[in-house]
Order: sequence, then structure tokens, then C-alpha cells
Amino acid sequence: MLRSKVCDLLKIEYPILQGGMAWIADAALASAVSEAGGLGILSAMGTDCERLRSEICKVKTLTDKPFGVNLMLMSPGVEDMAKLVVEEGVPVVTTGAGNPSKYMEAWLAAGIKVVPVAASVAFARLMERIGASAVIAEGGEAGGHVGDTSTMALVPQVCDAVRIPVIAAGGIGDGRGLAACLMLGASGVQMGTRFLVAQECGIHENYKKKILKASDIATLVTGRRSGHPIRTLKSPVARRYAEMEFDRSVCDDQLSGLRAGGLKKAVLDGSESEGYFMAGQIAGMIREEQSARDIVRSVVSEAEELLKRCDAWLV
Ligand code: TUI
Repeated sequence: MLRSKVCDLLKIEYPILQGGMAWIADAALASAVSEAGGLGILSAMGTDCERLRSEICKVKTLTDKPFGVNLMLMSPGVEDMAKLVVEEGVPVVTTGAGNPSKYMEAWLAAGIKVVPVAASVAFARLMERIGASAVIAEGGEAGGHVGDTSTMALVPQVCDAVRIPVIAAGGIGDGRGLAACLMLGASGVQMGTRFLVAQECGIHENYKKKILKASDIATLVTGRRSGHPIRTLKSPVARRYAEMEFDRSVCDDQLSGLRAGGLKKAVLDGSESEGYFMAGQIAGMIREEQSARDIVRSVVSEAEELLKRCDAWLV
């Protein structure tokens, strides 16, 4: 049976976290993943305090199992949401796209397990020092806001640098990815893109269809010039942004206007012309819509089969 220290730390059955995808990860998806034995995570991005509180309550009615809330630290209203997770007794908080230092004291005092995303060794070290329970080492294969270093290079270096458990993210879509990350020294994985096509994931049908049709070269990163690089599916608007950001005559305001609200338009309307369909590089591996339970179980059983056969490599 596949178990790791992340299972004991987070009180989950399998070492699989569902990424707290902005605008996407709601109570239906998070509770289904937690019920399946992973850690379901609600996104606080795209909600306000009132909606987040109601989503947290919904998760609590749908499952008795642990769940998390992801706070995107650049998002508006994050300060109030940082208080809300304490009031609501959320068991696990993951953070992204920034430094959660100023919230740590309150979260730790409330007994919250804090698991920040780190895209570099130095940041992972800092997170350990300020009291993180584990760290998510997220490589540039991930969808959404990305760092530069790939998962294959980042995970072992973070594992060497910290003593807290490391959860690998970015480019993991099946049991092969899970088994490989355990070999790199991680104690679990976080997957986002694979859960986009969960039956319980409420994104627009067009978004799901695009993921199911995606190839290995279907994504690109835009926004390096602005300092907010985002990996999305290639689309007319993403390609236009890519062309414009290399054109020095285009000003920053024109660029940000092009991307504003694009994720919301993808998630809610499936908008072909204006949607920014965030997705990781493993989108090309995804072939079918499945329940969250089938996703978790198939990833685990595939990894178990591979790990059982590991000594076939040794002669
Ligand atoms: O946060 C993410 N991925 C996201 S957030 C998001 S929402 C959004 N919507 C529209 C436009 C822009 C964003 C979509 N995808 N992943 C976690 C992550 N965190 N990846 C990389 C990092 C990171 C990067 C630098 C964490 C810390 C960091 O350093 C902070 C520092 O202070 O040094």
C-alpha cells in the first residue's frame, strides 16, 4: 500500500493533493478529492470572504475528511481571507505566488498546517525556517503562475535543502509521475490539470474539451515581461499576448488589458476568443473525464504497480 509521511502529516489516505486552482477549485471538487482519500483544496481566488466561508461550510457538510484552502498571495482581499481560515478552523492552508511570512504566527497559533508553494530552494528553506509543515516544490511545467526551474531539477534540490516533507507539483498527471517524484525524494504530489477534467470539476465544457484535445506542445508561458508568467493553452489571445510582449513599442497597460479577466472568461463562459485556459504541460496526457475518486485511485494503483516492479532494473 502506498503511504508516506505526508499522509500522516495531513491525515489523508493517499499522498495526492489537488491544486487550489483559481476560479476553479470549489467545494464540489475539493470535497470529492478529500472523499477519495486525497487532499481537496478550495481556491480563495475569485471569491470574496462571504463566498469562501460558504464554500468552506459546504465542504464540511460534504466530507468529514481534511481539506485545505489555497491563498494566492497576490490576490485582492487576501488579508481578510487569512483571518477567515483561522475563524473557520481550516486544517491546511497552501499558499502561492508570494511570501506568507506575515500570516504565519496567527496560522500556527491556530494549529493550521501551512504548506507554501516554493519555486526555488532559497524560498523553500525560508518557508521551513518560518514554520511551514511541508513545502510544495512546483516546477515550471505547471499550469498558471509558474517559476523557471523544471520539476525534475527543482524537487531533488529542494529535498536536499529542507527536512520537512516535500510535495512535488508541475508536470505530474498519472501514476508514473507520482512514482517518479517519490524517486526524486518527494513524499507526495499535487496535481491540478488532471483534476480539471474530473466530473466534479465545474469548469465550462469548452475548457474540458480543450484539455482532452491538447497535445504535448499545447501550452505556452506568457507574461514573463510583466513578472507574472502564466502557463496556458495556446489560443489566439495567448499567442497575440506572446507576440505583443516581445514588441517594445507595446506598453504594459495594453498587455495587462489583454489578459485581464481571461481565466474567469475561460472557466465560466469557455470563451474561445477571450479565455485564458490555464493548464500544465501534462494536458496532452489526459484522455478522459473521470470522477475524482477514479483519478485518485488510478494514479495510486499505477504508482504502486510501478514501485513494486522497481527492482526489475537491478541485475
Ligand atoms: O500560484 C500558483 N499558480 C497560480 S495562481 C493563479 S491566479 C492568477 N490569475 C490571473 C493572473 C495571474 C494569476 C494561477 N496560477 N502557483 C503557485 C506558485 N507559487 N508558483 C510559483 C510560486 C511562487 C513564485 C515565487 C511562490 C513564491 C515565490 O516567491 C515569492 C518571494 O517573495 O520570493
